[in-house]
Amino acid sequence: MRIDIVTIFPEFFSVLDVSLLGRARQAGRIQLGVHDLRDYTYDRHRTVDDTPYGGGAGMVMRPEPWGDALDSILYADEARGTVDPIVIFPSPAGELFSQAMAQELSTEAAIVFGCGRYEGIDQRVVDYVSTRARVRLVSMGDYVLNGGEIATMAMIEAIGRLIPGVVGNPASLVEESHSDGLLEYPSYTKPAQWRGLDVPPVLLSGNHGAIAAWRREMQLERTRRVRPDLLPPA
Ligand code: 6GU
Repeated sequence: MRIDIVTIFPEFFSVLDVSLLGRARQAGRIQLGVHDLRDYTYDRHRTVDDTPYGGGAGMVMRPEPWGDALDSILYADEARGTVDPIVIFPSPAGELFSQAMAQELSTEAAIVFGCGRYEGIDQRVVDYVSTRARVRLVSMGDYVLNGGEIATMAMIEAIGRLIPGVVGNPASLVEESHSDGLLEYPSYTKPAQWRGLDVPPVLLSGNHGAIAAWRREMQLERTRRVRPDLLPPA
C-alpha cells in the first residue's frame, strides 16, 4: 500500500519509522511519502492560512497550497501506475472511523491523508479533489483535536496492521475488540496467583469448550456494561 500525507508538521510522522509499521515499510509492504504543505507556498512567509470569509474566530487553510500539493501527489500516483487512490481528510465533521472502515481501507492500493489545522481547509479543496478522486471526511470521535495529524496516525496504525504480513500472527487479528462487534474478554498469564489475586480457574481447566463459553460470557458482560450501543437490539 502507498500512503501519502500532507501536513504542516511532517516531523509528527517520524514515529512511523519504528515498531510494526516501521518494519512493514522496510519490508516494502507500506510505502510512505510525507509532504510539507509549506513546500507548496510561494510567499516569503510560507503562508498556509487566512481569515474566514463571513467572519468568525480562527483561521482557515487557503486552497492554493492544498491544490498544488494534492495535484502533485495524484500526478505521481498516476505516473507510478498506482490505481484509483482515495483521499481522506481527517475532520471532526466527518463520518466516524471504525474497525469496518479500517478493514475496507486496508484493501486500497493508495491512500492520501490531508491533515488540516486551524478551523479547517477551504471547502473548495474537498470539492475540487472530489472531481479527481474518491474523497472521505473521517472523524475519530466526538471530541476536538487541534489538527488531523494524530487522527491520521491512529488511522494508519489501524489500517496498516490489517495489511497481510504486517502483523506476524494473523490469528491475533481475529480475537480482539471490535473484530466481532464485541469488546474482547480479559486476558491472564503466569503466575496463576499474584498479590492474592487468582487467575479464573476455568482458564486452568484445560476444558476448551468451557473456556470458549466463559470468554464469550465475559465479552457479552463487558459490552453490556460499558458499550451497550454495540449490542443488537434484543
Ligand atoms: Cl479527524 N480531526 C480533528 N481536528 N478533531 C477530531 C477528529 C479529527 N476526530 C475527532 N476530533
